[in-house]
Amino acid sequence: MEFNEKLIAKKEEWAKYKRGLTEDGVMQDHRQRIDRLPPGQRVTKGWPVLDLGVHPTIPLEQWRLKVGGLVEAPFAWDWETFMTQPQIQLVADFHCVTTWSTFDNIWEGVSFHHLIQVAKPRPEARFIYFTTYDNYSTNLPLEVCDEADVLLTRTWKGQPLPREHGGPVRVIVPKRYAWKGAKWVREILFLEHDRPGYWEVRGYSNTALPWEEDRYA
Ligand SMILES: Nc1nc2c(c(=O)[nH]1)N[C@H]1C(S)=C(S)[C@@H](COP(=O)(O)O)O[C@H]1N2
Ligand SMILES: [Mo]
Repeated sequence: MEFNEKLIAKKEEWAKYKRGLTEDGVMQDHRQRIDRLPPGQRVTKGWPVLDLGVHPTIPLEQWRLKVGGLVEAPFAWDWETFMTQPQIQLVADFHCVTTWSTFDNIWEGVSFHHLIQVAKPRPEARFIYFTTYDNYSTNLPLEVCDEADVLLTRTWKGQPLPREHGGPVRVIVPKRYAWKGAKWVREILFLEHDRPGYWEVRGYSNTALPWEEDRYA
C-alpha cells in the first residue's frame, strides 16, 4: 500500500495550525490556508527590526497609554491598570511590506476590542489614529481595529516584548502589513475623519492588505 505522502503532510500541517486557534476559532480561516504566504512575500526566521531608527526607552513606571477623541470615557492606563485588563493570547503571522513574513508568532496582551468597550466610542467615531513614543503614526478604520485579532501586545513568545520591537506595548494587526501596527504606542485617538499616518502620507497604501498585495497608494 502506498501512502499519499503529500496529503498526509498537508493534513499534519493543518493539525499543527490548530494549536494556534483562539478559543472562539477566530483565527481559523487564516490558520487553515494551505499557502500561508501572501503574494510577493518570503518567510524569514527570527524577527527583523524595522522602524524610523529610534528605539525609545520607556520605564514601566513612566509608561502611559492615552485613549481619547470621540469617546464617552477617555482614559490613560498606567502599567498596573493595563495589567488588570483581560489578557488574551494571539498566534498569528506577520507580514512586512518590505517582503518578509514571520509565521506563528505568539503574542499576549489586551485586545483592541476590549479597549473599545472601555472607551465607548461615540456614534461619529469611525477611524483610529495611533501615535507613539518615537513620533510615528498610523491609522485604521475603527471596524478594522475591532476585529478579534487586533492586539496591544506586551509579550512575544512568552517574554516581555523587546524594546526594539516596540515594548512595553505595541499594536499588532495581523491582517494588515506590519506598518499598521504602532510600536511604543502612546496615544489612541477616535476620529470622525480618517487621518493618514507617517507612511500613509509617504506613498504607502491606506488599506495595506497583504493578500491583495496592496502595498502602495
Ligand atoms: N512606533 C513605530 N512603530 C512602527 C514603526 C516605526 O517606525 N515606529 N515602523 C512600522 C513598520 S514600517 C514596520 S515594518 C513594523 C516593524 O516592526 P518590527 O520592527 O517589530 O518588525 O513596525 C511598524 N511600527
Ligand atoms: Mo515596514
